[in-house]
This record gives sequence, C-alpha cells and structure tokens, in this order.
Amino acid sequence: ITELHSILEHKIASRLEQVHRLKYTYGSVKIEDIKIEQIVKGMRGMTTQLTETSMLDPEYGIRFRGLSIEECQSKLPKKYTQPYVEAMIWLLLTGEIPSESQVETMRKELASRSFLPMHTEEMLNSMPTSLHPMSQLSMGVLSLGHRSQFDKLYNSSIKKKAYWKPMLDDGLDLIAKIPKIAAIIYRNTYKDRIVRKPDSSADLAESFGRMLGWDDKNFYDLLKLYINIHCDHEAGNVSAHTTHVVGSALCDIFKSYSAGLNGLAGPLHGLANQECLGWLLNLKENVGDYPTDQAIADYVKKTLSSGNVIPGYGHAVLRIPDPRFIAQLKFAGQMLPNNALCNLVAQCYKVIPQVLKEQGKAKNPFPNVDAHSGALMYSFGLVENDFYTVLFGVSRAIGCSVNLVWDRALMFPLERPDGLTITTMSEVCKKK
Ligand code: AMX
Repeated sequence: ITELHSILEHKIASRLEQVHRLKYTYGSVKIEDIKIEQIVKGMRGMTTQLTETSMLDPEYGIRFRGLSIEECQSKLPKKYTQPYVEAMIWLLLTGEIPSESQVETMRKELASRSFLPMHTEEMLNSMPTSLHPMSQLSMGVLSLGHRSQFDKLYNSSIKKKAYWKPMLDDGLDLIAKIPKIAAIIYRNTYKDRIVRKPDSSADLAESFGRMLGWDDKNFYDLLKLYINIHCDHEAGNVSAHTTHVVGSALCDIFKSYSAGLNGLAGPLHGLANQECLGWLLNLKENVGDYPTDQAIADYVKKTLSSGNVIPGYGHAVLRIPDPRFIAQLKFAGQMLPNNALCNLVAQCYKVIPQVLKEQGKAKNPFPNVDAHSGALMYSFGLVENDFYTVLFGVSRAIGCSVNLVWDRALMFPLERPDGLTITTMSEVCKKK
C-alpha cells in the first residue's frame, strides 16, 4: 500500500495546483446563472460540486475516471466475466488502471482489514430483526468510528495537508469491513444467525458472497458486477452529497457515510430497488410468466392512474436508458437466458418507456439501475428485497470513501450554502 500512497502523493500535488488556480486565478469566472425554479425544484442542473471519481453525462451515463462501464469491463483486471472490485477501487482512487499485482496488493490489504471490532458484532447481534436492514447498516458503520485514525490524528498535531492519509486508512477500513456488517445483518435478519468468517484468500466480492451464505461462482460474479456499477454516481446524488457535506465538517468517514446511508435508505434513492422488485413480482402475479406487451402496458397504466410512480424508471439526471441497467440486462442474457423474471424485465424495457412517454410527465421514460438489480438478486436466490439497499450501501461505500479521501487531500472547506426565506425570495422576484 506504500505504492498507493506514493501514487496518490504525486496525483494530489498536481490536482492541488489546479484547485489553487481555480480558486485564485479563475475565482471570479461565472459558470452558470441560477434560476429560481432550480432552487425550488431540488437544485436540478445546478453545478455546485467538484469531484474526482466519476461523472454523469445525461446523454451518455456514468464514466468512472473517464471510462464507461463497458470500458471498465474490458480494461480492468477481472476474474470470470467481471472486473475485480479491488481494481475498481484502485481506478477510483488513482485514476489509473491497476496491474494484476496492484489488484492483488489491494485485495490483501482489504482482506487484512475485514475483521470487525467485538462491540460492532455484539451491537448488530442485539438488534431487533424487525429493524430495517438499512438502519442496522447505518448503525454498524457508525460504530466503526470507535477506531477512526482520522479522529485520533486530528486530535494530535497532524497538518491539514496530511488529513487524507488517515482518511484513506479509515476509508479502506470501511470498504473492507462493511461486507461483514452486511452479512451479519443478512444472516441475523433472515437466516440462522451463523456468519462465516471473511475468506482472506478470496477477493472482496467472493468473500462477501461466502459470508452471505452462497457457494456459487456466478453469484460472486454478479456481486462484482453489482458492486462495480453501484460504487459511484457523481457527487450530487443524496448519499454521495450527504457524505461529502458531513465530511466537510471534518467528521470521520464512519459518521459521514453513516449519514449518507440514511439518505440512501430513502424510497426515491436507494430504496427504489426494494420497491422495484415488489412491483415486478406483483406485475408477474397479475400478468403471468409470458404476458403480452399489452397486458404489461395495462398494468403500468393502472399503477400510474392510482397515483404511483413506476419504480426503476426515470432519473433526476439521466436522459437515456441507464448503462448500469444495460450492463445487468447483458449479464442476465448471458447467465440466465431462460429466467422468466429477468425476461419480464427485458420485456418491460420494450413496453414501459412508451407508456411513460404517452403519460408525458417523466423527463426520462427509461429504466434506471434499479429496474434490474432486484430481479437478478432474486433469481440467484437472494429474495429478501428489503436487504437490497444494503447491497447498494456496501457498493456506494467505495465511491463515498474515495471522494472523502480526495476532499481532504484537496483541502476542500466546510460546505455552507446560503438560504433565503420564501418571503425574501418572493420579494426579490417582485423587484425583477
Ligand atoms: N413513474 C411515473 N411518474 C414519474 C416517473 C416514473 N418512474 N418518474 C418521474 N415521474 C414523474 C414525477 O413524479 C414528476 O411528477 P410530478 O410533476 O407530478 O411531481 C414528473 O414525472 C417529473 O419528474 P422528473 O423531473 O422526470 O423526475 P425527478 O427528477 O423529479 O425524479 C426520480 C427522479 C428518479 C425520483 C423519479 O423518476 C422517480 O420517482 N422514479 C421512480 C423511483 C425510482 O426509480 N428511483 C430510483 C432512482 C435511482 C436511484 O437513485 N437509485
């Protein structure tokens, strides 16, 4: 991991120069005007963040350090059909495609950190199983702060410039430990409360799959795909943004990401994948395994006329079918060509956009990532849909951690936008 430190030292130095230039040379350049409707409509289309790891283009989808999902799949070191999660972590941290040996270094580093403190295990084991798995996850992550290197060093004489080092230490801890927290929640809530130990000879996804209780290399492959496509999605989404804002108060990664996870648990964000599967299973029950397109369209219209949204469709930024959905569609086509539920997802993709277009409300009538993930998990035997957002949380820990490391490396300040009262804003409008 010394190699990772020296790569980062080098990259951070040149990025710091750029940020310095942005601040002092170009500080007064305006990049856009803010309209009142943007403030009222949840800050849509307002560029307010600087981020290193990924960018979301409405017409193209996500690029991780400039690479599309397909490019990541072809360029990053892989096992079976999908890149190692460790390779994605390296890419997000450094912006470089890792060698096989760098992936192995990352794998060993994470494996050595994958144990949990006793108090975390005891706390998770004492939680009521009726508590939503996302609440358990958020508390499990928060409890890891007990050993935060960032907190420890912040209270010593560490210089601001070096904050990223303990943040990296904590970030690797979080990424390494969160699979075991998730596995305990899964085994306690739905199974026999027996959890296997992390497998120090396996990669992160395989070790996670084993702890969940699976002995199936295709399932480990699905976990690699799932974690890689969910690991980061630009800076403005609720979980990433929340983590960043809390981190800007110089909270450690565990407090910051625990807050981010609470946002991820919202039905308009991460919880949508739980709702998606529920909706899909109801659809299947109503229209059968091999429905006509018309039967699906009628069911969709019924959902809309009862005042509900179609889970898994639409997006706050994207204006195309989500490439993360397409990657899962391809995976299902290869691994589960005769699976009725996955085939129903594919048929919905043909039918639903047209119905949403006719309804004319959604700016994006196409599927997002959540339209497929639940069906894949369900088909591999992970059927408990209120656990799905926990899988999302395990994945997003990567992007949120890497971003906090870079936030501290670039010495970003406390985030504190201004607010106006509705009366004041109305008066400002009258004067215009
Ligand atoms: N079904 C029905 N109506 C929809 C719709 C859908 N899937 N998506 C958007 N609309 C409606 C909105 O409810 C809104 O109606 P309103 O004017 O009466 O309030 C109108 O279309 C305009 O919305 P928008 O600007 O297109 O979307 P948004 O940016 O406000 O919200 C999102 C985006 C994702 C919350 C929304 O599309 C939605 O609710 N989708 C279903 C839930 C979902 O799939 N969430 C997962 C998002 C991905 C993630 O974070 N995991």
